[in-house]
Amino acid sequence: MKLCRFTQTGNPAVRIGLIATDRSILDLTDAGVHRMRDLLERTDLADELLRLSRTSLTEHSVQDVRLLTPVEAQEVWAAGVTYLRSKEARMVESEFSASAYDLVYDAVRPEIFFKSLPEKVVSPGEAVGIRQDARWNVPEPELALVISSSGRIVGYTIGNDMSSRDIEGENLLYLPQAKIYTGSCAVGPWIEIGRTESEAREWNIQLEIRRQGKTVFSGETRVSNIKRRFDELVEYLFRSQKFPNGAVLLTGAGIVPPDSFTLEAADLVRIAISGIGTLENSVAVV
Ligand code: DO4
Ligand code: MG
Repeated sequence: MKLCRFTQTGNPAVRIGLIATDRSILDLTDAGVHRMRDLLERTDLADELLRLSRTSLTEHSVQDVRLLTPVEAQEVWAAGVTYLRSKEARMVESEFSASAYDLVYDAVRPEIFFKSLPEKVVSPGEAVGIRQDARWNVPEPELALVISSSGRIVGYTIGNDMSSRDIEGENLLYLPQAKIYTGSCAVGPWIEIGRTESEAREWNIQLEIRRQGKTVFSGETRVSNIKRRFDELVEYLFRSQKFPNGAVLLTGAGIVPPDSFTLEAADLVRIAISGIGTLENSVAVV
């Protein structure tokens, strides 16, 4: 079941919906659901969505709505170096930081960093950013965990952890500047509810980058290549920290374009996860 946030043409009020078919959305706000949080905190979420879907709800055509990021009020955090591919690429990127990446891949404590405030998250169809002071910019296609305030994984979505690799590679202390800036985090298009970690580990992740109508990079990985268990990542995120609005945790990137590749303005970034859907964003210099 897919839960989304959307607006209707000519009406800025945010509504909550259930994706009914490829072409239609059931309007849960009609049934009194005004915030996603009210649903995501429920321990009987899947049953409740089933119950709501059987009531008489307005059905909107997807053409008449704009999907918003499903990140409503949660902080977005990200795990790093969870795939062997990520560790290897970063060790090549920076001699200076190579041993840090090598060590963290095998360390007990994972790398987890703050990524975005909810109000800064980019929605599907909007532009993600590349920094004007960076020379080497890439998208990072990542499975995102949607977590309740009590630390339960309640769903999955797609995240793009946009990164400036030259800034990150120059000095690890520059990581926040390489990772956090306008348009550096896109999440969407909706939340897939009611799947277990074992099911999610069967999914694959694809990245396609298009430039002037042509594919300039494509790559693929499997969620099962993530080295750490999801509950292990969540447990570390919630250590000594409360998330009253829940949290979204990106689980790391396993697809890395070649070192000669950098994003350009007007590129199109398409991330598809087989069990969820596709998150598509254009690129703009910020
Ligand atoms: O420390 C660098 C960031 C790692 C990261 O974002 C990833 O592996 O996805
Ligand atoms: Mg990442």
